[in-house]
Amino acid sequence: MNTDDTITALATPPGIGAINVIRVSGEESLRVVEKFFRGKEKLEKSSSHSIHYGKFVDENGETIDDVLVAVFRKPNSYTGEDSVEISTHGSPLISEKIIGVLIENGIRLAEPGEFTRRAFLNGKMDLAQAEAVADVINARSEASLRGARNQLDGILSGKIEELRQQLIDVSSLIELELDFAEEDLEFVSENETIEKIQSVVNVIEKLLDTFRFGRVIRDGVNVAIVGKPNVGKSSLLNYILKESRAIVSHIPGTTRDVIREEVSIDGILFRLYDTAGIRLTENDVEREGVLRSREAVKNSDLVIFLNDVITGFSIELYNEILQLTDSSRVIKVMNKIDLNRSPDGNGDAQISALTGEGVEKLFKIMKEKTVGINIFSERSAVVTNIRHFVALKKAKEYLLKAVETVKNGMSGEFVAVDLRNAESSLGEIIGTVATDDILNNIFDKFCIGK
Ligand SMILES: Nc1nc2c(ncn2[C@@H]2O[C@H](COP(=O)(O)OP(=O)(O)OP(=O)(O)O)[C@@H](O)[C@H]2O)c(=O)[nH]1
Ligand SMILES: [Mg+2]
Repeated sequence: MNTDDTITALATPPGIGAINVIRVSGEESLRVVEKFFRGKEKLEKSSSHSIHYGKFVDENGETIDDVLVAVFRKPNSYTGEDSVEISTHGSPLISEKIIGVLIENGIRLAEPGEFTRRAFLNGKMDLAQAEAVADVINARSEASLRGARNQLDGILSGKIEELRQQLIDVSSLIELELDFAEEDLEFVSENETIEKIQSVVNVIEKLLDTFRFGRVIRDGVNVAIVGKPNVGKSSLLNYILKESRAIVSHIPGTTRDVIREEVSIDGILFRLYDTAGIRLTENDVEREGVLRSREAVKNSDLVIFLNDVITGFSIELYNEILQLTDSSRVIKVMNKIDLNRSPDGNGDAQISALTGEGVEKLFKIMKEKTVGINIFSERSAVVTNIRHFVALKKAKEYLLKAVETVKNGMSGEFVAVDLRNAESSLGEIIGTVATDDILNNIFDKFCIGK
């Protein structure tokens, strides 16, 4: 992909709106836009971050629209290049015409994510921050937005850079020693080396641990509501959604298909799956439903195991669920407490899907089970991206290998290689090491104009 030509794209969503914004970035931006802009000031003479009102005309000098042109001069722009943003009336016809004129004059239509890719290539942001741009745009809950903001602000990048520096420091000592091999000088003891590497490993492990909730911050938490027929699973779904989404009836076996709905609770996106009550059945359709309930348990981050006070806590079904998922993911809930039967203690929460009693407590448990208690208030580094998770794991493996190498008394050269590999795995996260493949993978998922 060419990176020194000038690109353009519509930056606002396609369709009709109040305003559309067309972005132009690259050497030729000002010169080409100037040709078709009729305003008071000359764009090419104007200072960075200035806004100009005028008309945008076509090749024949006919007005396409009244526009506002914002001028950004390199390096003080999003991409780090000379850039122009043209605001027009929000008609797709107008933006198409203007982009058409620009393209006729040697400007190229941008690929998805190309503006941000250039921002990365020009050092305006590192790779983790560039990825955070997409996360900010795609954030669907308060928590995912906060996580993405955090990453865009460079919290994760800072941490990674710190670790890289520590590794570089250890490597340079080892390499220095290699240079003086004949003199048999020791700049750093084996124990010290191991200690330093181990302290990096410890931080990496902490970061890896954050991925569990980091992922759900970004993508949402999958919650399966499962239990025997008629315990009130669909009633609970409806209560949480505040609408009558799933059919509720006194007949056991009402729900057959898995019903999926999203709800934001305290800023966290939960994806709820109401399932068919699990029991042995002769009915083919219901049996398929029960199979799907079991699948839902397997694929969920959390399971609300629902029972009711009429039939009591089902130990057999609980044991069956534990075959499918880890007990730490299961919340045992007793429903229909409004019926005032004696509670049987077997549960993390007692609720009534009819009156809503106890549901707040259930929400609290759902939150704690997924994200811990205070995570969102902290400005700490959180890994939300699988690519970062994989790179961190790789780095950790190289470091553990380095420790072994030191312990086995092998030559510093081998240790240096492991350390360099670890360091470049960390570098992948922030893009100090970035192949075209990595970049394509990341930016292809962006929208055009970003
Ligand atoms: N008193 C009382 N009745 C409830 C409560 N929750 C559900 N019910 C009733 O229990 C019956 C079954 O409710 P559903 O929500 O359909 O139960 P389900 O678990 O989805 O049942 P299946 O889809 O058949 O597995 C209905 O008659 C509900 O009105 C509750 O908290 N209190
Ligand atoms: Mg149901």
